[in-house]
Amino acid sequence: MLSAALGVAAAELLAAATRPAAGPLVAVGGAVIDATPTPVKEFAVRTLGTYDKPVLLGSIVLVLLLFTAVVGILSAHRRVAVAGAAVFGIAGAAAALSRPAAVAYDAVPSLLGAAIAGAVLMFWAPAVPAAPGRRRFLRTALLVAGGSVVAGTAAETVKRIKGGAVAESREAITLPTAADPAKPLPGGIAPGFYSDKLYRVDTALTVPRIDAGAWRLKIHGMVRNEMSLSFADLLGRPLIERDITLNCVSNEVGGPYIGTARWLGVPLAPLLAEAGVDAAADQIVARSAEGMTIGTPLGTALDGRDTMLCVGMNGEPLELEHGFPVRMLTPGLYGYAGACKWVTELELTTFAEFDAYWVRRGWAANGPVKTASRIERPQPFARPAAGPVTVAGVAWAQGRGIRTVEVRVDDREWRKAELLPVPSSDTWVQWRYRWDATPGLHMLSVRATDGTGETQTEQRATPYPSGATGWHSVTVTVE
Ligand SMILES: Nc1nc2c(c(=O)[nH]1)N[C@H]1C(S)=C(S)[C@@H](COP(=O)(O)O)O[C@H]1N2
Ligand SMILES: [Mo]
Repeated sequence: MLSAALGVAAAELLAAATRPAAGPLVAVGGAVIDATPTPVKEFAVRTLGTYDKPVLLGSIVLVLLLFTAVVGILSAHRRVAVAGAAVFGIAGAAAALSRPAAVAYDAVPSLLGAAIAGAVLMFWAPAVPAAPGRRRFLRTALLVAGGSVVAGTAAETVKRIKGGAVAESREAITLPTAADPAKPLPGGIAPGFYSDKLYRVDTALTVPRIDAGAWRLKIHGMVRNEMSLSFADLLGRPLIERDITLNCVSNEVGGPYIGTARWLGVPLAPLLAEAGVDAAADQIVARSAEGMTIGTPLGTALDGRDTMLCVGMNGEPLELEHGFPVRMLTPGLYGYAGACKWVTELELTTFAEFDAYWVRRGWAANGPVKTASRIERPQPFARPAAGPVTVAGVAWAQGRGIRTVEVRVDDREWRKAELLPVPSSDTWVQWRYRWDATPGLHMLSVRATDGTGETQTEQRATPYPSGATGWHSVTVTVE
């Protein structure tokens, strides 16, 4: 177990210094995420929320400890031990090479780690039975354990220093003001319109850390003029600023994976016009630094909506976890279909030619947002006093807008809620309804009608494969 710890720590150190994504723990974790069947992934996200990643890494360490313990018990014979180390090394290397953004030498950290673990076992294991007592065993054990701690700490330190440099480069950025700024809201912005903290959903086990100065975006594929843009090139173009609500297709009815922010970015349509897109193309495949692929229908970049390459959010450069330095944003599409974070490449292609990451896993190729609504107040199982109670929440149908929101108490009639002003059809709408609450157990339900006049269906659907449907309800006891 100790020799494995030293091997893993050494591999992590080498990876941290050269290619962070090639570290065995993150590589195996990434491979596990990609290989996990969709229902299991859904279950993990539902039950663990944002703890899914620490839990996964912890499980990998646990499995590693278990396996190494078994190999250790079987390794009175040193060949078994060395073979065990080789198996771990090859597994780590294979995982690193399976990463979509991998290069051939990403195998090196795991293989080197395995070689170190193997060497320790070769020179140490035979000495153990022959040792005159426990003292020599303990001394070597301490040495190896100490080495692992030093290498592990060094790996963490290297990561922290590199991460700090990227964070500093982010802080040094001054964003230009938008040529086309966001519209002021009629009547001002009500509290809660902007999310305090935008939800985070991605497959990245560690947040990619990209230096804005070194970042480039390549536009290629079915275009006449391939383009390569730097971050400064983007900032030099006319910027737009928009309030847009982003939500995740994995959001359950009433769920938390939705939020609104003020985004600053470069509209995509003029860039694509400069690139000269082939008339036969129908898909933009956005690729990110860590190898995600997100397929966005080309039409959604050209139909007049504010599809953009974002550089700013709420007056600041993007947060690292929300895609720094640049991400895509397509109003009206779920994140998996239009909001590639850490984007480095836009390839013009066709849907017939290429299935993006989530499409390969059975999710719908086009990801239009479904009309939905949520009750935020009162909370489930609240115990409000009888009398006037404010029922409030949000409703959304980005692109189509919300025409009406209705609230129902138990199985009485649907009643119209009051809608607060919005800057455009691309954000959620805040609504409220004054309820004269009577004592007892009550169920409150909400449904919205979008700008085309279509009302949310009551029919329940799971998030997979194209977004949840059904009315959100909350049960409360009025005292
Ligand atoms: N590179 C990358 N971009 C990504 C994802 C991802 O896993 N990797 N997830 C997508 C999904 S499913 C959603 S819902 C949004 C979430 O964006 P946020 O984390 O900034 O809220 O990012 C999208 N962009
Ligand atoms: Mo998502």
